[in-house]
Amino acid sequence: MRVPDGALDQVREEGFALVEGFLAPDELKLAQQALWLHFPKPEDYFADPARHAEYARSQFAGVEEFPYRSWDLNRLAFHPDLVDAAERYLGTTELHLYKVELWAKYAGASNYDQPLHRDYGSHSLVVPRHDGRYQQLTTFIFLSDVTEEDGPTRIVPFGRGKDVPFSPLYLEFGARADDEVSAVGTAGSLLVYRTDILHRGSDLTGAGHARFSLLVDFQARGTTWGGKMAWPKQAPHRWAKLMPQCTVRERDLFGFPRPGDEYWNEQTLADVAARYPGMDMTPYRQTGPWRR
Ligand SMILES: O=C(O)CCC(=O)C(=O)O
Repeated sequence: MRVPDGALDQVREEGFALVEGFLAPDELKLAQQALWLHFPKPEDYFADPARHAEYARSQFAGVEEFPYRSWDLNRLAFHPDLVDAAERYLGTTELHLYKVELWAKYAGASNYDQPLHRDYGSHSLVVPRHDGRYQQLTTFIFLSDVTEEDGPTRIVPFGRGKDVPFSPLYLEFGARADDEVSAVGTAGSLLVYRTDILHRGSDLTGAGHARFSLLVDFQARGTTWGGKMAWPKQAPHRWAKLMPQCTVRERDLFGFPRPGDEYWNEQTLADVAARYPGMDMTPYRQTGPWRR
């Protein structure tokens, strides 16, 4: 669904918003089925947690970086309504999709509690500006219900946390607990928050509970000091499958050279086509500036 203007206004004013029913039921169902290409189903995990000891290594052990084994998950990273919301929020169509992570958490595998922090610490070499320029938008697409027992993200609304200086990055455990709001919502919800907002992961307290979410973050293209991952480093065989499936605009979000870019010549057109069999190179043959 289209993210309502009111939700984006809430992000501007309070620093976060939760949009219920963001994914259509069929989109959610397909993405949930694709999760099991990457993670054990909760019933399998809890039948024998010792068999899945890798999830006990750290609270981040269940993070898998983009791209994934299924189009049904991959497409959510550039879901048209998500891109539209990022464009409207950041006030530009010149977007850079700078992070995608799929995160599975299983109750008891690890303690998922975190101290309050702001995401600029791992998304930027500098600090956010108070006037809101150069913002980054972080999002969680809930692929399972998130109740109080499923380790909801705990967020300190902007008005309650703005007096806390940007450094040090981490607050002491328990600090500002009375100011926290839990981001609870049903599967298919979208949580949006800014990288200058104090928040933290919390532990899963419900026995047998698991939480699955897709994290997708945007900034304006050209913010050279921001980012979190380098796309070329990720699983080349998965890109080989994904690239031909994407539109020019979807590739553009990852920083792929645009039609009309000086990068393209007869050699690169031929060799990129060989690297990504099945990719329609016609748009990249055009000369002159690219119009979306
Ligand atoms: O998983 C969550 O709810 C929040 C995680 C988080 O804030 C982080 O890892 O920086």
